[in-house]
Amino acid sequence: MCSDRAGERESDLVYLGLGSNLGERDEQIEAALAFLEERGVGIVRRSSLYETEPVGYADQPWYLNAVVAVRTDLPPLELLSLCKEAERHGNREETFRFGPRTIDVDILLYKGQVYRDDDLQIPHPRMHERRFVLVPLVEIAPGIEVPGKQRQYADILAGLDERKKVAKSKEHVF
Ligand code: PH2
Ligand code: MG
Ligand code: MG
Repeated sequence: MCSDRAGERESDLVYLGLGSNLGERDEQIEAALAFLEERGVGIVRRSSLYETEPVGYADQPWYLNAVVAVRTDLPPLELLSLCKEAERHGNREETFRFGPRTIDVDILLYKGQVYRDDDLQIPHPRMHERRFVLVPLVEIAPGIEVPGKQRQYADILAGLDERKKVAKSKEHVF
Protein backbone atom coordinates (compact mmCIF):
# COMPACT_ATOMS: atom_id res chain seq x y z
CA MET A 1 0.00 0.00 0.00
CA CYS A 2 0.96 3.62 -0.45
CA SER A 3 3.54 2.97 -3.17
CA ASP A 4 4.43 5.84 -5.46
CA ARG A 5 5.26 5.26 -9.12
CA ALA A 6 8.00 7.19 -10.79
CA GLY A 7 6.68 9.95 -13.00
CA GLU A 8 3.11 9.69 -11.73
CA ARG A 9 1.52 13.06 -11.25
CA GLU A 10 -0.95 14.02 -8.54
CA SER A 11 -3.50 14.70 -11.26
CA ASP A 12 -3.25 11.15 -12.73
CA LEU A 13 -4.82 9.75 -9.60
CA VAL A 14 -8.35 9.45 -8.29
CA TYR A 15 -9.24 11.10 -4.97
CA LEU A 16 -11.91 9.75 -2.67
CA GLY A 17 -13.38 11.48 0.36
CA LEU A 18 -14.44 9.35 3.33
CA GLY A 19 -16.59 10.41 6.25
CA SER A 20 -18.31 8.82 9.23
CA ASN A 21 -20.23 10.21 12.20
CA LEU A 22 -22.08 7.19 13.59
CA GLY A 23 -20.66 4.15 15.42
CA GLU A 24 -16.97 3.24 15.36
CA ARG A 25 -16.01 5.94 12.93
CA ASP A 26 -12.34 5.04 12.40
CA GLU A 27 -13.09 1.32 12.01
CA GLN A 28 -15.74 2.08 9.42
CA ILE A 29 -13.35 4.19 7.40
CA GLU A 30 -10.75 1.40 7.64
CA ALA A 31 -13.33 -1.20 6.60
CA ALA A 32 -14.37 0.84 3.55
CA LEU A 33 -10.74 1.17 2.45
CA ALA A 34 -10.13 -2.56 2.95
CA PHE A 35 -13.28 -3.30 0.94
CA LEU A 36 -12.04 -1.16 -1.95
CA GLU A 37 -8.54 -2.61 -1.82
CA GLU A 38 -9.86 -6.17 -1.90
CA ARG A 39 -11.60 -5.24 -5.14
CA GLY A 40 -8.48 -3.96 -6.81
CA VAL A 41 -8.46 -0.27 -5.94
CA GLY A 42 -4.86 0.64 -5.06
CA ILE A 43 -4.45 3.07 -2.19
CA VAL A 44 -1.52 5.32 -3.05
CA ARG A 45 -1.72 7.92 -0.29
CA ARG A 46 -3.97 8.54 2.65
CA SER A 47 -4.46 11.69 4.66
CA SER A 48 -4.59 11.94 8.41
CA LEU A 49 -7.96 11.44 10.03
CA TYR A 50 -9.67 14.70 10.93
CA GLU A 51 -12.31 15.53 13.52
CA THR A 52 -14.72 17.81 11.72
CA GLU A 53 -17.69 19.91 12.69
CA PRO A 54 -20.84 18.93 10.74
CA VAL A 55 -21.59 21.00 7.66
CA GLY A 56 -25.08 21.39 6.16
CA TYR A 57 -27.06 20.07 9.10
CA ALA A 58 -25.67 21.06 12.49
CA ASP A 59 -27.57 18.83 14.92
CA GLN A 60 -25.56 15.65 14.45
CA PRO A 61 -22.32 14.19 15.83
CA TRP A 62 -18.94 15.40 14.59
CA TYR A 63 -17.41 13.47 11.70
CA LEU A 64 -14.14 11.75 11.12
CA ASN A 65 -13.02 12.62 7.60
CA ALA A 66 -10.12 11.56 5.41
CA VAL A 67 -9.09 11.72 1.78
CA VAL A 68 -7.22 8.99 -0.09
CA ALA A 69 -5.47 9.01 -3.45
CA VAL A 70 -6.13 5.80 -5.37
CA ARG A 71 -5.16 4.09 -8.59
CA THR A 72 -7.91 2.29 -10.48
CA ASP A 73 -8.82 1.24 -14.01
CA LEU A 74 -12.52 1.43 -13.26
CA PRO A 75 -14.37 4.07 -15.24
CA PRO A 76 -16.16 6.71 -13.13
CA LEU A 77 -19.61 5.10 -12.98
CA GLU A 78 -18.20 1.69 -12.09
CA LEU A 79 -16.10 3.25 -9.38
CA LEU A 80 -19.23 5.02 -8.10
CA SER A 81 -21.03 1.66 -7.91
CA LEU A 82 -18.13 0.19 -5.97
CA CYS A 83 -18.15 3.14 -3.54
CA LYS A 84 -21.87 2.61 -3.00
CA GLU A 85 -21.25 -1.08 -2.41
CA ALA A 86 -18.62 -0.16 0.20
CA GLU A 87 -21.23 2.05 1.89
CA ARG A 88 -23.80 -0.74 1.94
CA HIS A 89 -21.14 -3.09 3.28
CA GLY A 90 -20.61 -0.49 6.05
CA ASN A 91 -24.31 -0.71 6.95
CA ARG A 92 -25.09 2.71 5.67
CA GLU A 93 -28.78 3.49 5.93
CA GLU A 94 -30.47 6.27 4.03
CA THR A 95 -31.45 9.13 6.33
CA PHE A 96 -31.74 12.58 4.78
CA ARG A 97 -29.55 14.95 2.81
CA PHE A 98 -26.48 15.95 4.84
CA GLY A 99 -27.70 13.69 7.68
CA PRO A 100 -25.64 11.31 9.83
CA ARG A 101 -24.10 8.17 8.35
CA THR A 102 -21.90 5.24 9.32
CA ILE A 103 -19.83 5.69 6.18
CA ASP A 104 -19.78 7.96 3.17
CA VAL A 105 -17.43 7.37 0.24
CA ASP A 106 -17.41 10.14 -2.38
CA ILE A 107 -15.47 10.47 -5.62
CA LEU A 108 -13.86 13.90 -5.44
CA LEU A 109 -11.52 13.96 -8.44
CA TYR A 110 -10.93 11.50 -11.27
CA LYS A 111 -7.60 11.68 -13.12
CA GLY A 112 -7.86 15.42 -13.67
CA GLN A 113 -11.05 14.97 -15.70
CA VAL A 114 -14.43 16.65 -15.63
CA TYR A 115 -17.39 14.27 -15.62
CA ARG A 116 -21.04 15.23 -15.48
CA ASP A 117 -24.21 13.21 -15.73
CA ASP A 118 -27.34 12.82 -13.61
CA ASP A 119 -25.76 10.31 -11.23
CA LEU A 120 -22.26 11.65 -10.88
CA GLN A 121 -20.47 14.97 -11.04
CA ILE A 122 -16.70 15.23 -10.92
CA PRO A 123 -15.18 17.29 -9.43
CA HIS A 124 -17.54 16.69 -6.50
CA PRO A 125 -19.91 19.69 -6.75
CA ARG A 126 -19.44 20.90 -3.18
CA MET A 127 -15.83 19.98 -2.48
CA HIS A 128 -14.46 23.45 -3.21
CA GLU A 129 -16.50 24.95 -0.37
CA ARG A 130 -15.77 22.37 2.32
CA ARG A 131 -12.79 22.55 4.62
CA PHE A 132 -13.36 18.95 5.75
CA VAL A 133 -12.56 17.91 2.17
CA LEU A 134 -9.92 20.45 1.18
CA VAL A 135 -7.74 20.21 4.31
CA PRO A 136 -7.09 16.45 3.94
CA LEU A 137 -6.90 16.73 0.14
CA VAL A 138 -4.22 19.41 0.25
CA GLU A 139 -2.36 17.42 2.93
CA ILE A 140 -1.76 14.56 0.46
CA ALA A 141 -1.77 16.54 -2.81
CA PRO A 142 -0.47 20.05 -2.11
CA GLY A 143 -0.28 21.08 -5.77
CA ILE A 144 -3.52 19.53 -6.98
CA GLU A 145 -5.52 21.74 -9.35
CA VAL A 146 -9.17 22.14 -10.26
CA PRO A 147 -9.64 20.06 -13.45
CA GLY A 148 -9.50 22.25 -16.53
CA LYS A 149 -8.55 25.36 -14.55
CA GLN A 150 -5.16 26.63 -13.52
CA ARG A 151 -6.29 27.01 -9.97
CA GLN A 152 -4.94 25.11 -6.99
CA TYR A 153 -7.24 23.72 -4.32
CA ALA A 154 -4.70 24.99 -1.78
CA ASP A 155 -5.50 28.56 -2.90
CA ILE A 156 -9.23 27.92 -2.75
CA LEU A 157 -8.78 26.59 0.79
CA ALA A 158 -6.77 29.64 1.80
CA GLY A 159 -9.56 31.94 0.62
CA LEU A 160 -12.49 29.96 2.02
CA ASP A 161 -15.11 31.70 4.16
CA GLU A 162 -16.44 28.45 5.62
CA ARG A 163 -15.05 28.36 9.16
CA LYS A 164 -16.29 24.98 10.41
CA LYS A 165 -13.70 23.29 12.61
CA VAL A 166 -11.33 20.72 11.11
CA ALA A 167 -8.60 19.32 13.36
CA LYS A 168 -6.21 16.42 12.97
CA SER A 169 -7.42 13.65 15.25
CA LYS A 170 -4.95 12.78 17.99
CA GLU A 171 -7.06 9.88 19.08
CA HIS A 172 -7.51 8.21 15.73
CA VAL A 173 -4.48 7.67 13.56
CA PHE A 174 -4.29 5.63 10.38
N1 PH2 B 1 -20.86 15.03 4.98
C1 PH2 B 1 -22.04 15.47 4.65
C2 PH2 B 1 -22.71 16.59 5.32
N2 PH2 B 1 -21.90 17.23 6.29
N3 PH2 B 1 -19.93 17.43 7.54
C3 PH2 B 1 -18.69 16.99 7.84
N4 PH2 B 1 -17.99 17.63 8.75
N5 PH2 B 1 -18.15 15.91 7.21
C4 PH2 B 1 -18.83 15.22 6.27
O1 PH2 B 1 -18.30 14.22 5.71
C5 PH2 B 1 -20.13 15.65 5.93
C6 PH2 B 1 -20.65 16.77 6.61
C7 PH2 B 1 -22.80 14.85 3.57
O2 PH2 B 1 -22.03 14.09 2.74
MG1 MG C 1 -20.45 13.27 1.18
MG1 MG D 1 -21.83 10.56 -0.53
